[in-house]
Amino acid sequence: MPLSIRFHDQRSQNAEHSLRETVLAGFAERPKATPPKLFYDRRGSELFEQICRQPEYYPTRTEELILARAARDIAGIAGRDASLVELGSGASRKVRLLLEAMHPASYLGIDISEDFLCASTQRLADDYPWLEVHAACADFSRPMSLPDGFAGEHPLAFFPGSSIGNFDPREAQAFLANLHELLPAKGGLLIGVDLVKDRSVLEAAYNDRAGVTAAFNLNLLERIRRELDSDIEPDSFVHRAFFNQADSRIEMHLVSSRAQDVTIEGERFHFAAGESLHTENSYKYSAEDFHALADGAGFRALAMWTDPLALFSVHYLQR
Ligand code: AVI
Repeated sequence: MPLSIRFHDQRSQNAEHSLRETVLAGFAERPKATPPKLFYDRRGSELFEQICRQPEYYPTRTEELILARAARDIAGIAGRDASLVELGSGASRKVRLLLEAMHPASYLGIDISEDFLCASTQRLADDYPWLEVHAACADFSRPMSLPDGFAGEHPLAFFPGSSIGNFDPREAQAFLANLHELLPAKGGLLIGVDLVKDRSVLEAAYNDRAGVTAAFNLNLLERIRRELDSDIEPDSFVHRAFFNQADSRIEMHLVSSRAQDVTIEGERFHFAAGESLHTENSYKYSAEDFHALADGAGFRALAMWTDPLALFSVHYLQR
């Protein structure tokens, strides 16, 4: 019989930001744009897991390699009584590397996708019977609190995968400042950050040959059809991803292949042929620029690890 996880539902705090309102507001913007958190329904979360296994998508395997090499040092810095709080899902091997090196008494997984969160935290509870597992369903891009009953006096927050890159730099600093506020004095933040590099490597990572990233991007339109009242046709849009050097970011778009009107929840939106819906930015940092950002949010950079090709970085920030 699997151990039960302790589930904390914090979604009501964000109830005003429903899918419907976010989509309608995004389609009404000029240019049209939706926030990347809309990708992550169950299907989107599964597709993202597949992206992480594509040969062109270097961030996942590179961060894993860095963590495998650094896990003991990380556990040493965090100290013996640290608990682990993961922002994002607990599905990956990365958090397992930390759990095995740190052996914390408690783990809290926070994710916006309830199904995915429950499945992944249940797997951790099954595989680590000594671990007290908590799951909080929340949108961590908004201010939140550690749930009651989570015994983390000395938490190490873990924010892997360079998800910080999906905020623009101003939002990223505000997000880090929120985390700084959330963590108690002895807390720390272990964060993965993708580094600036050659355009060809970056663009290949977001245009994998198997088409998984394209399917992930288009799933947003399928989700709108599934969950809202809409006649939008995913087949009439194409995936586009490119590196915007001036802003140091990968941009993802869904480009309308023809002039068309789409209806969502009774509202009509016109797309010209070639007009795009901007669905994601993924910012790439230099180590110096990221340290400046963290410093501005009140954190002190204690350690940084990278890989031999300097593709990716992992930073230990002290509260
Ligand atoms: C979750 N996030 C860090 C991914 C990224 O690389 O920006 C999301 C992603 N989008 C396309 N591929 C992966």
